Amino acid sequence: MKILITGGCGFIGSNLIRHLLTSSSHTVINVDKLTYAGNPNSLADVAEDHRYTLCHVDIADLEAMRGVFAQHGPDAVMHLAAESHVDRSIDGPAAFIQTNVVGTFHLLTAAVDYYRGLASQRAASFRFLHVSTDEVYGTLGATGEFSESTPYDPHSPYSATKAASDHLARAWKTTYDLPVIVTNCSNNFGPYQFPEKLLPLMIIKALGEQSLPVYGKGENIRDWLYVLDHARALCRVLENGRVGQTYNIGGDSQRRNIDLVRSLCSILDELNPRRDGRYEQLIKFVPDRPGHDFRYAIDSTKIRSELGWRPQFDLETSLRQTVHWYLTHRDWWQSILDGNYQLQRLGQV
Ligand code: NAD
Ligand code: TDX
Repeated sequence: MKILITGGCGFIGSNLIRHLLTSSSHTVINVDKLTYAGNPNSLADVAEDHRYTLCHVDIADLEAMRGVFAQHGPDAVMHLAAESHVDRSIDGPAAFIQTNVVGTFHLLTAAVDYYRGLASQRAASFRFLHVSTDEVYGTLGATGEFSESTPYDPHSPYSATKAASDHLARAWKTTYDLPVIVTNCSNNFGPYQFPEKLLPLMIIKALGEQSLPVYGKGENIRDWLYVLDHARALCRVLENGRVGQTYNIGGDSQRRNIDLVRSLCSILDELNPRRDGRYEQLIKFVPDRPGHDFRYAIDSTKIRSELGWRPQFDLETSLRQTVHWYLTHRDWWQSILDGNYQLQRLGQV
């Protein structure tokens, strides 16, 4: 199968592409605009694979996207390209509207035109998998979980634009018969995550002896899933998910931010002890994120019972593996801190 993946140079996309190339015979066409979050270094180990092609294209460029479909003739689309960071969406929502809403619209338009031109046998198996987030459901109090039928109630510019893109994808199924499936997943962590997100930010700041900024009182709760488990879930949904359905993906691993950061600090104490003191002493409570959702939790009964998926990695073990990865891949994140990865990806050094 030839799979067109958007946003493959980002965190989840790069892990997904590596997983596909190493565990299947599929061919991957990676469409990526290479924003600040897109880093081809994250796929350096598979870049020479003859089953892998990188197209430096913006999903919002309709003509360019038509060209990609015509040239490569994919059997499926996995749409991950997005502006993905909540704090950036608060400071500058325009890019989120442009990529997550307008970009998804143009991608859907190109996909429908291509799909309509397919011979009936290929059209029957074509899929458009739209990858989204649990943040579209809003926030939870002390109890409860999001299910696939929870009403949408997004709070940040990021989640509002992801919600809009989910609605567009579903409308393209209902109105134009594009074989769309939507997934909504909880917080991912693991290798190659851009150091603006909680876990890599904390690890890298700790290693630099900088303070660890915990928002508010650190009592907000997130459900954490190791990125490879998300990649496995997406492949399962692409292969066996029902067209027109939504699947929630979660790790059943809810933690308060402060507890997660403390766990991280004790792993670092063990793997890379400080000269003086413990990493926990670097924690600093800072002003809260505006509109900060209190708690996310996912009921993933549907994907578990219908598709037989469940997470393979438990939080404590994969957290340790993740800290170990950042300790042993300093070049990867140091080039981001230095800004050199942007020169490298543009072929200027
Ligand atoms: P990321 O920010 O690490 O990567 C996004 C990628 O998309 C980058 O490679 C970037 O260059 C590319 N991109 C951005 N705008 C583009 C455009 N206009 N055209 C083409 N490419 C473009 O994001 P991520 O954390 O890997 O998230 C991937 C997807 O999964 C997103 O849709 C996100 O909403 C969703 N998601 C993320 C999480 C999480 O915890 N990270 C959880 C659930 C869902
Ligand atoms: O410095 C920080 N201090 C802090 O306390 C940062 C960056 C975050 N936080 C808190 C805010 C959140 O409660 O940690 C939690 C996690 O923050 P992020 O890593 O920014 O993730 P979140 O806002 O939960 O969104 C993430 O998960 C869902 C991804 O960025 C989204 O793309 C995904 O859809």
